[in-house]
Amino acid sequence: MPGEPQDDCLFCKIVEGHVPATIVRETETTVAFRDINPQAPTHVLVIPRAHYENAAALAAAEPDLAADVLREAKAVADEDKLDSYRVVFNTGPGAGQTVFHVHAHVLGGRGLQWPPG
Ligand code: IU
Repeated sequence: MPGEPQDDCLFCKIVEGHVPATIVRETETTVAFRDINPQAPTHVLVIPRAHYENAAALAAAEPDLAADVLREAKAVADEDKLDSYRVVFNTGPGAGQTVFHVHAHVLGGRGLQWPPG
């Protein structure tokens, strides 16, 4: 079933509390935690509790939940007092996606170059 937890998904395990993470925000529908390999002073991942493979699948199935993720990305930036920040959804292995439970990277706290590599 779309959105159901997947046994082999690391981020579903974080949602369930079976894998530790430094959680910075939680809502009824989302969890935000610090990336274990931070690429900037603020590097937080915002995920929906429900399992979807990527941003496109999430937006197609549950657009309100996609909006929740984006609202939480802003809340993370506000908590860390970021004026400028980047929100990234890597989609597909060729774009660097390694965990196939949709996550918004919220990056900030340093100058960010464009285009990214
Ligand atoms: P990606 O867009 O799928 O490449 O992002 C996955 C991120 O998940 C990556 O930045 C990892 O450092 C991060 N991560 C994590 O925070 N905790 C974990 O246990 C694992 C990966 I595995």
